[in-house]
Amino acid sequence: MMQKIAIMGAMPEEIAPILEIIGEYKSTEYAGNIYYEATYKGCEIVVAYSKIGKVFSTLTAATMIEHFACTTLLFSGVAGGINPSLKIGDLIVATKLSQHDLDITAFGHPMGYVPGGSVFIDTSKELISIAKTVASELEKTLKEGVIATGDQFVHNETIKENIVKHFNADALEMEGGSVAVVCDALNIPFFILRAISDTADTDASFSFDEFMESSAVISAEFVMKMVDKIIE
Ligand code: OS5
Repeated sequence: MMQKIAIMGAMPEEIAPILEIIGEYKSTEYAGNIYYEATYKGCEIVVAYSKIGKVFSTLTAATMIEHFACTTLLFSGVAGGINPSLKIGDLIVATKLSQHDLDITAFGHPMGYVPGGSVFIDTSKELISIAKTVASELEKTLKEGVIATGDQFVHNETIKENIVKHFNADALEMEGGSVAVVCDALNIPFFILRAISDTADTDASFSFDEFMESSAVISAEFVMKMVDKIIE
C-alpha cells in the first residue's frame, strides 16, 4: 500500500515552514480546520495545524487518519524544556508521552492514568531510528526523552517539579499526548518532534514570544528531512 504522511503542528507558525518547503498544495476545509494536500517528491502528504491543546489536536489527528487516510503521522512544533540540558532551539523527540493533567488519583490511580488507558504511550521505534540517522547526517544533536502533555501553558517551577515527579518528563507541551492516544488506538506509527522555545518557568511567555518562530523552523526543517528519508 502507498503510504500517505500526515504532518501536523498546533499553531500556524509550526506548519508555515513546511508549507514553504512543499511549495504547491491544495487546501481543503474540514471540521473547522484547513488541510493542505500535496504530492511531495512522489509521496502523498497532508499538512495541518490543529489549534492549541489536547481536544483540537485529537480532532486533527483523527481526521488526518480517518478522513484523509494518512498511514504515518509526524508532529512538528515547539515545547517547554524541563531537562536542564535542553536549551532554546534544541530538538527533542518523544520516546513516550503522557497526559500530565489527567487526574483521578482520588480513586488510587497514578497521575496520567485512566482505566483502559496507560500512563505512557510509546512512539514508533522505526521513526526514531530514522530521526537518529537524519540527525547524524546533518550533524545535529537530537535528544530522546519523555514528553508530558496538558491543557496548560506551564510557566511555573512548582508545576514543572510535579511533572518531573510523576512522569520524569524532559519537556512539556499541549498536544503530543493526545495525538499519541489517537495514533496508538488506530495503529498508526507516529513521531513527535519539538524544538525548545522556553523553559516553562516564570519567563516562559517572554521566551516563547521571542523564540517560538525560530524554534518552529528548526523542528519543521528536521521533519522535512525525515520525510525525505522515509520516502527515499
Ligand atoms: O501549542 C501550545 C503548546 N506549545 C508548546 C509549548 C508549551 N506548552 C506548555 N507550556 C509551555 N511552557 C510550552 N512552551 C511551548 C506552544 C503553544 C503554547 S500556547 C501559545 C499561545 C500563544 C498565542 N496566543 N494568542 N496568539 C498566540 C495569537 C492568536 C490570536 C488569535 C487567534 C489565534 C492566535
